[in-house]
Amino acid sequence: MQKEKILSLLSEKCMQSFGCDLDEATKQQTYRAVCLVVRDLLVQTRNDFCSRYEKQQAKQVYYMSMEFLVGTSLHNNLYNLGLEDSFRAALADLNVDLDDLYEIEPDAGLGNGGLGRLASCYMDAMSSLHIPATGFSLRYEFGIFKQKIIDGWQMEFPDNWLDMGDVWLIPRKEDAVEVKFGGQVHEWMQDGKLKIEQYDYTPVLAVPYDMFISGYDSGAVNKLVLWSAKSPSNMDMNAFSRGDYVKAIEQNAMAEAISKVLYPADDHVEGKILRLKQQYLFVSASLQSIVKNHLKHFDSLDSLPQKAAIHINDTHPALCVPELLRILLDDYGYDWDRAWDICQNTLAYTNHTVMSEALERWPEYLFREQLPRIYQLVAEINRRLVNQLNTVYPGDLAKIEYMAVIANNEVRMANLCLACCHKVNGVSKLHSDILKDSIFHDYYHIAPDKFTNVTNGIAYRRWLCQSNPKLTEKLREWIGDGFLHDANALEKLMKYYDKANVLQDLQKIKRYNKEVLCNYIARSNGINVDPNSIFDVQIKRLHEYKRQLLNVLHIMHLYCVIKENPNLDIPPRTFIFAAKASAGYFMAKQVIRLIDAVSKLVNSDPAVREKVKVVFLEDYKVSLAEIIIPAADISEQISIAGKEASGTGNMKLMINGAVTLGTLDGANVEIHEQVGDDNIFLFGLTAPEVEELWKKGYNPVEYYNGNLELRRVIDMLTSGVLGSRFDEIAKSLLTNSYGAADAYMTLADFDSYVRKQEEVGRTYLDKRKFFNMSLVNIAKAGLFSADRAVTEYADDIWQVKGIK
Ligand code: AZC
Repeated sequence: MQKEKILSLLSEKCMQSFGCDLDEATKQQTYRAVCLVVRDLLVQTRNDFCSRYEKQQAKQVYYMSMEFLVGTSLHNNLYNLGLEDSFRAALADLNVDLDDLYEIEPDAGLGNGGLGRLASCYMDAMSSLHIPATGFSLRYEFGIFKQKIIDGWQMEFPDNWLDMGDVWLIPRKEDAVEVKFGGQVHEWMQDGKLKIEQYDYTPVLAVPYDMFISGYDSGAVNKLVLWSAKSPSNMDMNAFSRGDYVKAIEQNAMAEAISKVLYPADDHVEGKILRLKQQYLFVSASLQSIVKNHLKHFDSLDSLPQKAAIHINDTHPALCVPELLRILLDDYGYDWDRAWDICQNTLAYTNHTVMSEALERWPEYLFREQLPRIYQLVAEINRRLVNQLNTVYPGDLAKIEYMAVIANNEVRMANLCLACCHKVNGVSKLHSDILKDSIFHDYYHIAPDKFTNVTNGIAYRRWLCQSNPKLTEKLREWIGDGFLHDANALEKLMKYYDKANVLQDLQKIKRYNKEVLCNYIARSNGINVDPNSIFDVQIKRLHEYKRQLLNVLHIMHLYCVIKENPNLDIPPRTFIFAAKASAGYFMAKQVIRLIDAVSKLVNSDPAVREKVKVVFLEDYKVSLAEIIIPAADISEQISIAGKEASGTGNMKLMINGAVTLGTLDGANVEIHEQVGDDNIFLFGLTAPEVEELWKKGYNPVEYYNGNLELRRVIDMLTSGVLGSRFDEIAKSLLTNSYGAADAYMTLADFDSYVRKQEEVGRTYLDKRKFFNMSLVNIAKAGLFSADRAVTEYADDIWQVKGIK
């Protein structure tokens, strides 16, 4: 597009929206005008795309997820449309730097971490692959909280993203649907048919907002539909006229509370009524709209499984099972068997974690009270399931109870999905095997064909091409443009494996990206970091199983070693952390406090700080990850084996040339398969060894007593040298007052980790060797593209195809 054309579109937008000339617009107004112009372009492409797939009566994907961690959109959209350079040039005429506009955009943080970001990567990939898809979620008024560290303690602040982020959302008030909560169910016979009605319920309106999702160099634009809760009547006028003003607005506020805020917990659930309401609101509204859309194009719901693949992203949208059943039975008069058959063939489910605290279960009474009709259906699903299980596992009451949807006065959402969906998948080979062999083994036994694996993938055009332009430019020079469409083409880089000038260029690019990050760190933390040091990065949610603690204990060990031997010859290191802890997760907050204390100790000690620096970056989010990842040398993926379902940060870091230091957990196993023993730093127990050790009886105190280095750092936790004491952490490692002692085997893996870290240091001294490794990681990262993952879902689970 010509820049004159862009300028004229911008002027028009500016005048329409703000009543001012473009050259008088504030930066915020210019930003909005740019977004609105881009949005118009997306609308045009979308209309075209819709008419094509409607004409072909193509099957669509409906991706149901409580979370989409979108991040920012302007850069991604301009990049995908191939318009970044022309917009940059047009704005330069106005003395506006496009990068400054990028910085204005708040992240749409409608997710916690891996699961939500994966959903966004898959939306991007589906658009790039021309697969017709709609994502459904909630339009949270407040996304994931903003994090500040005050005196070492994490504080949470509201994330008012809609202030500027609303520019991407198009409200469709006319398409609002009603969702019913509470009340009673009335059943009666009419003309020989059972009729069912819910009455005395509380209605809540779900209003859809559309956000368009572009694909790379693609004629496809999909959309994310975000539901916002509203009270159907603005005020209860009866209460109002009685003078009860507060009561009058209460109903309003209660309804609107449903989409107010994202629950900030990752791999952990809170059994709160509000959360159940959130789930039902978005599930019911989405299914009503899917069914309505289907009936616009086809005459009955018989063909739903042929035209719609509805995907349940973790159990949060598991209510899809009874809600779709309800619609078919109560609203469209299907009989049970036929309705169940449609549900089975339409729905599929992905599991994202084996952590037991993340398995969703609802108290039966609460579920029944809030969703009386849905409860009846779940009870009937359970009755039929238990009958069937009695024939498969006769008399095995314990097994049947384990597999039941309702047991012990709880409704279990994973079992609901397992009982119904035609496919169930884990997110890495190891994780899918664990599902089959252990947590879902009994279901696997009765329906082995249901189970499959789709290893996660990332939208690498965001994580490599957009966030690491220097590397992308060089890659194009070396291996051509093929990788922009097909990530497997990155493998061509292997021919430069030992080419000195390529390795030097890789080193220069890394160095440049590190300088960019150094500037950020200087601004945000006031710490001067040496860009020649190894950037050793652990960025992810803070969780005990991810073992940020193991990383800190190693830093404390290094501190002791350097204090003992100030002339120690090791390459300087900068340890970089970024992590949010769930607001109520005490231990996770203690670990942040520890990182903060260790960073103060290390960074202020003249004998140590030339060799080691520790930086904790506040408020980890997509846009911050985009700055850190291109600058990383070492990617810390150090969870206890068997607990990290896949990880996706590991893939983002790898494709940017960081070398993984990790356990054989999640997708690290497949990263290892790709790069081979020589291009990864592996340590620690394997998943079977962890199991074995638990069986044998794990006693962390033996490790503490048997390893002086370990003992020294554990003792530091309680000695006060860190400025304050970390008794709870020490206790959690050595005694079982907080559940099992050292439940994540940090002590068992400590020695192996420390030795591997020494090897990392030695290897880095040989720059050529290190950048050989880095090159191989980039070259072999193609497998982890979301295009590959989505293609597997499309072929094996959804049976959908891209549109020509
Ligand atoms: C995460 C997993 O912990 C992570 O390993 C995986 O890469 C990611 O999903 C995407 O599959 N799981 C969650 O975030 N789970 C929940 C329930 O929040």
